[in-house]
Amino acid sequence: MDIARTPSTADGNPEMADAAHEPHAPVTIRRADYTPPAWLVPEIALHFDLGAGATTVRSELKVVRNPEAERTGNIRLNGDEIEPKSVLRNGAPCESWTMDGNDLLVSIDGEEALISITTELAPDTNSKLMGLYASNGMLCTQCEAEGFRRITFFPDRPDVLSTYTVRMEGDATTFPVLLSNGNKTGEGELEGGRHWAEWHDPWPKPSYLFALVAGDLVALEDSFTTMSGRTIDLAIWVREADLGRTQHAMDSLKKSMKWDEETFGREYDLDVFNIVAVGDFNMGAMENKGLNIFNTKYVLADPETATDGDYDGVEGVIAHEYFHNWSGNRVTCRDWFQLSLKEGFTVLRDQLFSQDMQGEAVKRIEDVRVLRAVQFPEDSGPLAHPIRPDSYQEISNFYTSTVYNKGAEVLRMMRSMAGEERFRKGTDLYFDRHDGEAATCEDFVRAIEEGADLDLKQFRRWYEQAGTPRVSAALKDGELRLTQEVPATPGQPDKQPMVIPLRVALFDRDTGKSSGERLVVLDRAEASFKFEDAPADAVLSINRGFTSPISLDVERAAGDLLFLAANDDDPFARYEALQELVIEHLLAEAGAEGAVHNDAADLAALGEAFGAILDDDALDDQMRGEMLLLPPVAYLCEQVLVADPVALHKAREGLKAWLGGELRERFEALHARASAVPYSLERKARGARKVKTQALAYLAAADAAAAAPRAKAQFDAADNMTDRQGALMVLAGLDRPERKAALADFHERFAGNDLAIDKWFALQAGSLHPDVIEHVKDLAGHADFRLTNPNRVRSLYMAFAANKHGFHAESGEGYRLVADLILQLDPINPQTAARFVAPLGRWRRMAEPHGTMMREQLERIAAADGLSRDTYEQVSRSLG
Ligand code: 0A1
Ligand code: ZN
Repeated sequence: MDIARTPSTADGNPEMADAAHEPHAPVTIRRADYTPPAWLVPEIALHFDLGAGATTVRSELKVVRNPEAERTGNIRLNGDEIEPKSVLRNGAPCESWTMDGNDLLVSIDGEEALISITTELAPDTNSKLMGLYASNGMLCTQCEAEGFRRITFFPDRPDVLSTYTVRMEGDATTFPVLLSNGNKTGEGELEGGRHWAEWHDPWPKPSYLFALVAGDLVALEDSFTTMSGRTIDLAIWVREADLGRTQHAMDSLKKSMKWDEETFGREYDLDVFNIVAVGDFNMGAMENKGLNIFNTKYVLADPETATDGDYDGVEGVIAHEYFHNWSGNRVTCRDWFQLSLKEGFTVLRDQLFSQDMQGEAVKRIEDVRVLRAVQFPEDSGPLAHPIRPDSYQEISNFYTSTVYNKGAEVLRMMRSMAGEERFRKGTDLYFDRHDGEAATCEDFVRAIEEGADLDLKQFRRWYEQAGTPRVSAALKDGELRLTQEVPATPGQPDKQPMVIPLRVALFDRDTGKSSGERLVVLDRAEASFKFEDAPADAVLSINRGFTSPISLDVERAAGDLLFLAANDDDPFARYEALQELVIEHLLAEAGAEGAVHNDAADLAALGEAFGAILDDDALDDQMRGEMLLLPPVAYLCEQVLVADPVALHKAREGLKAWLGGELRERFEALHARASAVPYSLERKARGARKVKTQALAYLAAADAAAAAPRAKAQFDAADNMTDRQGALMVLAGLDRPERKAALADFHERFAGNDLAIDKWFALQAGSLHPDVIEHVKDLAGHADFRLTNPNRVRSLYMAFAANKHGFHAESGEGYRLVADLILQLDPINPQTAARFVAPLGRWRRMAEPHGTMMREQLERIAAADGLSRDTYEQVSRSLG
């Protein structure tokens, strides 16, 4: 991968519009430069002669001039690491083609032409996992965002929609199963033990949704009858050994299909829906039309090898990819700046689905926790960007928590303002109006505006401005005074006020009751809202349900948070109040600037509040588990301008230890009660497993020697992965003899099961053990470690980068380890390598000596020769 691509001349494709002129400068692509494609490709036929070592691809493109674009005599066909072996135009050899950088330019005289191109690929050396590649003996593709150009030359942009016919042939023993998008239209035997299959997808789609799979796979099959009575054949394709772990994915798929009909009125539109699980995959999964390709992590689940969290992950990702069939495929994106159009909307849809499946409150808390731990830091750091970015160098770097999760929050705010019913009218209008089109975020907003009858003029700023707004609130004599400030972010020094909806309730301090909830909308820098029926000396509950993705500063009387933690009838707000108390305490403990201990956040009060959570019979264990979780260090760091991650980590562990000691008997009783609940996937049993390991973690923080045998007993008695992993997580952090035995047992028990071995790596890399750095170094040399497998790399190094106590070690060794990984991985898999830059990119917000040591590692990476465009962009933005 090189960043020294020869710049190309502009032909209307935004990718070419801003070609830099120095030979080594990467090209910046700008949203403002969009122009429609000069040529369209209504039909494409692809012929694959498949082999892992060598695959030949012959494409036939029917191209027609786009009447809505400027006339050009050349069609630009993007390529990446491929060469044209032959080029035919209207059936005859074409001499007049040229290369412009990686792109192929073919001249066309008339209004249309048939262009045939042959390319040759080597799937088994494709370590980038983009385009056609080999994984465990099978062949598969990944084309989003720009992988199709690694297969054949094509206008590889999402606003060129084509119908695809795909013929594959190959060895019948190596590749007994041949799949592509749409419906199978033919198959047959060939000489020499070979066979072929042909697939046709009647729905026009952009190239990023193309997919092909060839391999020795078996399927769990089922069917679904749609609301209009059509029968859809469903299949989940895996390696034979994994077949027994596919039922949960199938159940999740059927639930998703039903839910999308009932909730958004969306019916499936092909006769078959195939899912394939692959072990080597850069992301979670991919929504290719009718042929979703998944990371095995989001398909395979059984009680022995998957945790409750893994079960939820499978359900959520299966839903997400399925929902893309409408929000992404039937209505796709005009260009990659519109990515949040499909991703923000689809994340909102999968979150609402999971809320319906698992319970609203707990799911909402989990989603907010992720947003705050991942997106908030992104939004306040060097990589901050609006949910609809204005420019990029490498689009893979913009598959971010901002585009996905904040994108979903922005839509959720529209839904809160419109109400469910009117929001549905808006989405109905959007689907009707733009079906079959490549649309923009603006199209979506306009459809909601009209369909839901909502004025979103100023609300559009959420698409334009990056940064998490900070809202201050004070309640006095029934008047709520609000102010907002949107922080400066890279390239956006000055901000305009946002539209911020907030669900608010006022509580009577004496009765503990509220007089009901009201939605206030803050759309200026400052505003006041009068509550006529406010009780005297009321307690304010604000941003209930996390109505808006903001940070809040509330002027409170002593005791308000304790009151809300005990009385608020909005479960999110109740959770939030306790978190706030803990945050105040931890910031003061860590000596953070401006933080002071207040009485309510002192230890005794916290002990009582946590004790009340443990004792509250009205709370179910799922919610109890949420309330017991201390805020992650990543979010604590967000509370201050310059954070000392080590001090915050120590304060957090200190509080855990203190609570574990103070409430020891109650945690022991909780552990015993929960251990008696037999395994099932019912909510109650899952809740019991959640609090069981939490109790263990508190007890271990307080007294490692006493907790180690208890943890080992949980590990040995476990009949499911949730309990086993939970116990091992605790043991991995203890310098006790039980640790080694449990780790060895786990490794032996799950030898050959890649997903379980990933856990084994991650638990050690994420552990609280004092020697974690040495452990990570040893694990990098372990026989099971492979740099070519993204799951394995993430399990070791992402877990480590998130481990504040290892990553931020005073020696700087943690930073060096991650920088070494980036340099080693970049030539192999740049997309995955670039994802490790963000943790180092936080350097400006970290106290010394951490900040300097982190920056030095970024500078070391920047100085390396031949960096990929992916890593180069992230490192230069982080230093910039
Ligand atoms: N559209 C997918 C995410 C995805 C993006 C890029 C990929 O390339 C490696 C793979 C998947 C989704 O949102 O699920
Ligand atoms: Zn998606």
